[in-house]
Amino acid sequence: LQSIVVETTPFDDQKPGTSGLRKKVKVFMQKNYTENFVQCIFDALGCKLKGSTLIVGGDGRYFSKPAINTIIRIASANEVSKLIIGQLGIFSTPAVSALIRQHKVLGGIVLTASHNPGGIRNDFGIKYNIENGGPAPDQISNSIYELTKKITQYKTTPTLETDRLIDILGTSKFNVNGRDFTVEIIDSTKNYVALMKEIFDFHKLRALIRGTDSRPPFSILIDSMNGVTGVYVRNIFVEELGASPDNNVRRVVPLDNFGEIHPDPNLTYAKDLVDALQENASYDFGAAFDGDGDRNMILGKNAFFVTPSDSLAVLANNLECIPYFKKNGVHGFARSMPTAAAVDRVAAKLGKEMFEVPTGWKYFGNLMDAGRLSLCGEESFGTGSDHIREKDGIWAVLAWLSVIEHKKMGVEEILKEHWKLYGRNYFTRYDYEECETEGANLLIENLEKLLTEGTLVGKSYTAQGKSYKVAKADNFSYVDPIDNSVAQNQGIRILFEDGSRLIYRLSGTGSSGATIRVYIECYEKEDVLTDAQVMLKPLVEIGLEISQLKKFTQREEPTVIT
Ligand code: VG1
Ligand code: CO
Repeated sequence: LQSIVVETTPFDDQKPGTSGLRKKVKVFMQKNYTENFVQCIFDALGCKLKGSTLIVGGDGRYFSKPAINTIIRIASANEVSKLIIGQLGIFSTPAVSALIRQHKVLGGIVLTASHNPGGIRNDFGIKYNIENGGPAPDQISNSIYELTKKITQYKTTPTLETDRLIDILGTSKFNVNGRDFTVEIIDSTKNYVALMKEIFDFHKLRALIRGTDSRPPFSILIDSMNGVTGVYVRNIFVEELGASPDNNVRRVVPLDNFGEIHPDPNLTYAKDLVDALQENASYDFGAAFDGDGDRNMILGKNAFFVTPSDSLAVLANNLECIPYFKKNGVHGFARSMPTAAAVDRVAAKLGKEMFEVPTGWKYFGNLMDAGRLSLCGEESFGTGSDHIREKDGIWAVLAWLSVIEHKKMGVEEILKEHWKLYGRNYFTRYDYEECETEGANLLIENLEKLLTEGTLVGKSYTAQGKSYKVAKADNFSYVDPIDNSVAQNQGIRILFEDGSRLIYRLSGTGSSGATIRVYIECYEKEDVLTDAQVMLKPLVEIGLEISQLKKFTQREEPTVIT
């Protein structure tokens, strides 16, 4: 086969966001749009690309197959030597990360827009992961973006027959310009399931789920929300751990439009699961994942909600019951900046290093590679460890079940015990989705103005009879302790004297308009059983007042509260 060079012109909107390039499917369908971006990923890799192997796959959303075929042809023409692709293009994001590491390859291309809806009218995405298995750091994403602004041509092999190529397991060899090019289609779940079996004690987990002579079955309900985790859930929970395919799992067939739902595991978009647990009190535990399988939501009996920030802290406090950590030890902990600081208290008590990084999983990778970080999380339903370099939804559920099995306690009991010991970091996040971009930018500019004027510090705010004095206000910036790279403007923080926090940032994962996120946190040592929305009401009011959110967005209420 012979490759050809195709003339093209740049698009000006190919800047990767928090986690890759995410746009409406129709945008990716434009002539040369996907081709340009893929060629720019390859160009950014420079001389390392020649002769390399890459992992390719994603959550199977609409447009995945044509995108993979495009990647195959462009890779073949750019002297990549091999692509390892999940059957039918299916890999969860954690599975891609695991495969990059297991096969020690140059990197991977993940086709997903994560928790964003899929289907022809919705979103598609392309993300590049580097050789440690983690999302590309800013510096690589920036160089991809720079290349997209001046691309003039891409290379492809149009005669390479891709029809049904990714449907069937096996290896196909091609000769392109006199060089070998291999496409290997592998089972989507095998490596990942094997990894989970190494990390966790499947015998104990099976006994928990099936029950024993002395213990009734622990009844779970796992919701894949029609996303990619369905195939992994059937394999791990049903086949390996003996859960019932009818009663313990739901929505486990991945659909290319996720059944027209928003595959985002939170109280708003996974309301079905919440309702199921509230209606049926025989369930002890519920969990849901997002489209690409890196997020998780944990619920207890009667849909008792575990905030992701608390989930991280509880796991940090109980890691020793998981074989992987028994073997490898527990190094430090980390959280993204807006994540509530519950885990910080565990780190302090256990004498572990604690890191606070900007939003996005890419900032954890260096710390893990340096052996300083074992467990980390984000308030956005992301939890994970150094077994891979992505957050991992299924891992989080297996970790929770391990803790439950070990402590012989339910979810709510575990949380209450934790709060009693450490106090409680109350947390909520208000999302204002798809606002007018102009208003959202003005809101942030206005906050920045308050920062430069320096009028916030020392000022007291009162709402509902509670007063808070501002101790510090800034725009978060981070210096990576390993490579000294700097990330600036990562969110506006207003820190109060009693440790309460208000944080504002714009989302970097949306595909239209602007999403404003307001993160609200306070800490209580004794009063740990109040409803979070009640406890945080005064701070929410103050947060809206300082930012003048209603004025800038014309919104009375957030679209999502988590
Ligand atoms: C959101 C979350 C962030 C997460 C990112 C990717 O980003 O806030 O914590 O890392 O999504 O998650 P943003 O910029 O919209 O706030 V996923 O599951 O999309 O890979
Ligand atoms: Co995701």
